Amino acid sequence: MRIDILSAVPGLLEGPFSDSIVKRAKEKGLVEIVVHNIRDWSTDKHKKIDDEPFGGSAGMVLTIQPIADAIAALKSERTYAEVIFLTPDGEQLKQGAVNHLSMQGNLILLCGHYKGIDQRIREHLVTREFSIGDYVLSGGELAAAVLTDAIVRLIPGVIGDEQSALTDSFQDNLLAPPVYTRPAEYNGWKVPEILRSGDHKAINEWLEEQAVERTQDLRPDLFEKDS
Ligand code: 6GU
Repeated sequence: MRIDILSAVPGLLEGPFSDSIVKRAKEKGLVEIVVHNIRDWSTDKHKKIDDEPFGGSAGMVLTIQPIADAIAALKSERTYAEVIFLTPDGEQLKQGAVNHLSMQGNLILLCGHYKGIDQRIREHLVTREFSIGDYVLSGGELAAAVLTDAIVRLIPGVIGDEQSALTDSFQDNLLAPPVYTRPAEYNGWKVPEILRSGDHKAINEWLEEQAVERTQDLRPDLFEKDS
């Protein structure tokens, strides 16, 4: 799988993919992540990529040409399953959509900036739009990093223990149960006895109960949703 990220501020994306699970996935050849500077495609003599909005509201708008040419150049090299625009007015990102995207082909992620991008890019070139929550970020880069991380960890072979991604919070609309490690007692704080019983059937029942209880307490809304 290849993920191409188009950004006006590519420096923001230097960190998130160079450590931990995403780094390992790249090293294993399971994913290729390429960050592009939209400016590289600008045909303007000053490499301009934005302009004032028609109608005269505040802020600058990313122009069509560099973005359209960047997408065309990428599409001439390989096929893409989706062109995704990260925007606060997009569909709220949920695990269900992430699962789906992790099984598609290559992806283009387009990061907005300034006041936004020319609406015609969204109408004619973008196939899906996601927001990562009801708050405003300075640009789509951090959201693109969130989406990329969430997708990459689901690619088969990326996480060593195959079970691990399936037991994440949200995978069955339940929050994950609590986890503990050694020591069994610290400062008088004890690990629940059941986890040390060796009775795997009882342990699994307890974990399931904990997941349901935690979800009921912390995120009861998850019981009413199917993605
Ligand atoms: Cl995808 N972009 C921006 N700029 N802000 C956001 C967002 C995306 N998701 C939540 N806030």
